[in-house]
Amino acid sequence: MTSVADTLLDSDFADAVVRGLSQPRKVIPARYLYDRRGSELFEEITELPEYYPTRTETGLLNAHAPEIGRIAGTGKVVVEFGSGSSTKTPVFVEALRAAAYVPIDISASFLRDAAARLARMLPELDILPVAADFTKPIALPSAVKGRPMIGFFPGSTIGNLTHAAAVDLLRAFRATLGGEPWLAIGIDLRKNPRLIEAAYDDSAGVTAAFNLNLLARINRELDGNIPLDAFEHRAPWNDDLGRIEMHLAATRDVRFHAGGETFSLREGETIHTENSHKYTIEEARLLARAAGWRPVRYWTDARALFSFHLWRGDADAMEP
Ligand code: AVJ
Repeated sequence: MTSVADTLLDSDFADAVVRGLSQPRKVIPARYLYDRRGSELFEEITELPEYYPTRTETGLLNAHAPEIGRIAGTGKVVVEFGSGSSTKTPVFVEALRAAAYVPIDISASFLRDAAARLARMLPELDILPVAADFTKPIALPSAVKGRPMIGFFPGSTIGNLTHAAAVDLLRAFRATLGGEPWLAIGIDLRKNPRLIEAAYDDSAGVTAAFNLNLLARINRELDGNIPLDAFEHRAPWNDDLGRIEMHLAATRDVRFHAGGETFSLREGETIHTENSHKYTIEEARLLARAAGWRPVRYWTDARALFSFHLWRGDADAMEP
């Protein structure tokens, strides 16, 4: 079924692809990796032996969610940004004894499925889904307006953004949550680049399939004829910028059409499809402060692979 929202997203996708492929350095925003197939492939990625973030963060949440509840206080409204399949949600909303749960996701169909699954697991919980782009301030359902809030932003999704854009996003979260909110956020840590590169170029080829699905999606939805065999997945670590990048590299000169336009790439030229920034603990804390949040506590695993932070909307961050 095609909803109004899906139709709007389609033309967004067409615009982004045509604009991104018309530039000298070709780029397509990472959020378009997550159509239904892409989201399925991402779920598979989270179970790969090389992909440490999901299982490490889940371990941190299992161990420390009750403490988060003790520090921030229970009975709050939990607002999850980019809830996706909401797999980490039950342990968090249970430990926080959430008064209500507001999942926000751009994919209306994912949101519906996840809300239905969660409602079966936690029949007592008041679930109020919002289909929206969480990078902009969002009007929350009137039933929760003015109530104490805690934002939940797991998965190191913040890593998709450049540092400047991350500050803007964290400010938008504060605006969305209102008052003096809390934020519980997962942030992947800087570490040996070999470990990071393996996590983004796994031996089973699932991450490659996830990246290449973007080209298949263009062919499916934008009437494209991109030869998939002319592209390969690359995931180089960029040490200057502290991020792992995903690219689709042309293995030969290639020409195709999509979205009513014609494009060409030379052999070796790439389409940049995603960034995943990694932070030190100190960088993560500075990120909080730069966006008007006060770091309260953080937790890491024994191998210092991943970090989970609790921040408070900082009343002292207002300029005199
Ligand atoms: C969902 C953005 C957190 O950056 O680790 C995983 C996406 N891309 N493998 C990440 C991703 C390739 C993931 N995030």
